[in-house]
Amino acid sequence: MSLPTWTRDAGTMKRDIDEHGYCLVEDALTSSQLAEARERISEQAEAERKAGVAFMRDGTIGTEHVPGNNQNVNFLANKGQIFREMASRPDILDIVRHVLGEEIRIHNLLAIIVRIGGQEMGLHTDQWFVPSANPYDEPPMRPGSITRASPGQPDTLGPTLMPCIVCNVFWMLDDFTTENGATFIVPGSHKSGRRPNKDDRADQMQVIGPAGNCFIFDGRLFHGTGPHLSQDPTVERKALTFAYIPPMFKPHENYTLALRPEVYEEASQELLDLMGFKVWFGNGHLGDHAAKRITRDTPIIGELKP
Ligand SMILES: O=C(O)CCC(=O)C(=O)O
Repeated sequence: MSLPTWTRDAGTMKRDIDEHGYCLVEDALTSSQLAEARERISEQAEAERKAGVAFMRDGTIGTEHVPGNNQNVNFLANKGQIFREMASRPDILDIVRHVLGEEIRIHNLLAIIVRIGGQEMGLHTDQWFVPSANPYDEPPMRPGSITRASPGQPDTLGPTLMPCIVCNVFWMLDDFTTENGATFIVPGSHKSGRRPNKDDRADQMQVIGPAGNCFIFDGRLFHGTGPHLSQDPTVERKALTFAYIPPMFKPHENYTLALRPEVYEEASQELLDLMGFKVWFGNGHLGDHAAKRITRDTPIIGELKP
């Protein structure tokens, strides 16, 4: 089957992500949405640098991030209405639900800005934290010992194939080019049942396309940021990475604690559900195991005496 091409057809997107581990969504943003998202992210990124709270990285994945010119802007739920709108887009969530199932939660909403000097990032999966099944005769995996550098998947083909539990929507706010750090992906790697190794570079390709498009990929797909090859300091590759998980996993960003009060007050119930204010079979309850939802006003029962 030939590799995915840019499309607006949801059926094609679903077949592509099942078969190849990713799909390419054409014209995902209108020009005014694109302009608004670009302006908001540039402004926020600059302000975070000036305030000394920016998360700078060079694209390397090891045990810790390494500061460089690349910049992540985290927790976008608190940083602009446009991001909250994009995070709950029904047409996009239809594809995410096709991959993960009906009940989904937001894992993280962040921007990655690649700049001059940005290094190629190691190939990785987005569900590195998920433990895979072990053969009976191997030492048991200890899930609490998993780290990014020592993921939960085996080096060689596993005995089973873990389901996809992260689905990532990658919004392109600049044209993605070979010069500015377009994402590398390894098509079909979501079915490998293992973690990536250096030989996988031979099968990688870059996602090249215009600003305003997005691509959606399976959390098992091998991928990583491309290197920034331009010498021009004004050339950036701005992208938003909006990841979703099913409700039994802990999200990367803690919305129930850190969503700002004014955002919480104005948020739709659907957005709050996506952010984990919806309880799933008791998962996330505040003391009442039967509650369907939690709120910031839910009474919390402490020590009582008759
Ligand atoms: O920036 C990219 O193209 C990919 C980023 C990524 O995979 C990550 O930050 O985990």
